[in-house]
Amino acid sequence: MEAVSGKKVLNEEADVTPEKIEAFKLLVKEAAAAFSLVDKAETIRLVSHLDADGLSSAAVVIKTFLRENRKYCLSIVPQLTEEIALELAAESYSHYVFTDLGTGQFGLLKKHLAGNGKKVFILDHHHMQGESAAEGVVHVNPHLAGIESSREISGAGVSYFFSKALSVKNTDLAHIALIGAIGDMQEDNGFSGLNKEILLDAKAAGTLKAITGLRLFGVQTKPLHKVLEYSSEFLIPGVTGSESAAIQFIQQLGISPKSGSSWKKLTDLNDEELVRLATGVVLQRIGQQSPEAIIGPVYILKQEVDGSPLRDAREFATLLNACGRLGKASVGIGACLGDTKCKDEALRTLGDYKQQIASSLTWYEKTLKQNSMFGNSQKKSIILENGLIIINAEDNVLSTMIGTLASIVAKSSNFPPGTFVLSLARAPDNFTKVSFRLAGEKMVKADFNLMELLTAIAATVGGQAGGHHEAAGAIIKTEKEDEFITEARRYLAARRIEEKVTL
Ligand SMILES: [Mn+2]
Repeated sequence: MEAVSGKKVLNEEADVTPEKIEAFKLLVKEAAAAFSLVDKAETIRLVSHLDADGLSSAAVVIKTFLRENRKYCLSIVPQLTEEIALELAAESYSHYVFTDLGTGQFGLLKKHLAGNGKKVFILDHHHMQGESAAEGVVHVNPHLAGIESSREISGAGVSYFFSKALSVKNTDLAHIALIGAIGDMQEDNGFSGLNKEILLDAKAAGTLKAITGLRLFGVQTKPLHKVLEYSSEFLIPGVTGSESAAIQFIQQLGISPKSGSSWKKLTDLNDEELVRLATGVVLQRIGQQSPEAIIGPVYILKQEVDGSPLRDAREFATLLNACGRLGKASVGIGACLGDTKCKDEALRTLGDYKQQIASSLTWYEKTLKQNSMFGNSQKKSIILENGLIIINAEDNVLSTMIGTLASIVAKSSNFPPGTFVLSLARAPDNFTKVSFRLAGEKMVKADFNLMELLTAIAATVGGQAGGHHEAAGAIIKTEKEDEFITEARRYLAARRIEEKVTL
């Protein structure tokens, strides 16, 4: 493994020193102490992000509040814009808690909330942009302790440490923090940094166990051959993409794909068959980059019933994403907190979400095909040029789904590693949501800081960006779309040349 690990990744790992962890925990402890002083008669205004990490963060904090007999009022937002900050400021609450957001909007919260005598708590892990300290704001973020946050800890993780500092009883919420981390793609063949400590807590609390298995999607619910057929993240040459090949492959390994009249699931295999399958899959992947990467830790949520898709923490994270993106945030939070009705509805929402992904992809593929038929004079929804693809879906893709589409396109291996994937879709109130991804493996991604790039481009049209090195988003005025696209083409073309020179 060492041979292929990039320099930047190694440095990042070495960066998490015991001193930094100590410094982070001190921040958490001080925040919890300050929060404990808040009168229990106060209703706490809670605001969180709508992705899986944001919903997990909210679930952890809500459970903590309930245990403390605190009242709360929750809002889930796709972005924390100035308009929302102003609305919040106009409300009569005096105490605000922001989870999985707030750091990137520190200036807004300082100006509109703290500036008006309100008390603000920020539990976030996003990158800092400018100011990070002010009167009336309690700010917890691993970056304040010098800890990088793209792999080490999520927003739900920060919320969890806060919650644990309030009461050790809350260690039974550790698994929720890990679902958030998985949602933010922080799990990569195991957890690292502070996430590792949360994993230990979850194991000790008995809410989660890690087993070694095939890291494939749907292993708890889909028939085995379907799981292999749909394995696109880890390509199985000759098997991925073909149902009949997948069935044949299983038979060749001496495993019967059916038991009686029904298709077998992975969970139906005995230990010996599981080993044979894992070995067979790895052998089939020889020639791929790290063929064994398909085997690794799988995280099982022990409180979920056997055979439920929710038993696999990765599926749970997808389910939360589905709920957040389709306007069912509270259902997702309820599912995190164990409500069975919410779980049922969340599962139905997951089905709708998969349909939305499919229809977004259908639009994308159709438009891509049409694109090649038109001349250059035509205004194109998809612009393809050297090292860059720009998808302007307008109203054809939900603004809450555009990041998912960009991620799928970036992962699709249709474009060379290092290709920028920039996508836009219309959001309510004449705003346009932008998502920014990079095609290729993690190593390529370490060379670019997408959040910095997007911040620079969005600023030229008065937009605001946020996110992480590997995935960033922005919000711009819809009337500025063309200007933004022109600026992005100019800026990223220059950037690519710069990178080539330094290579
Ligand atoms: Mn997050």
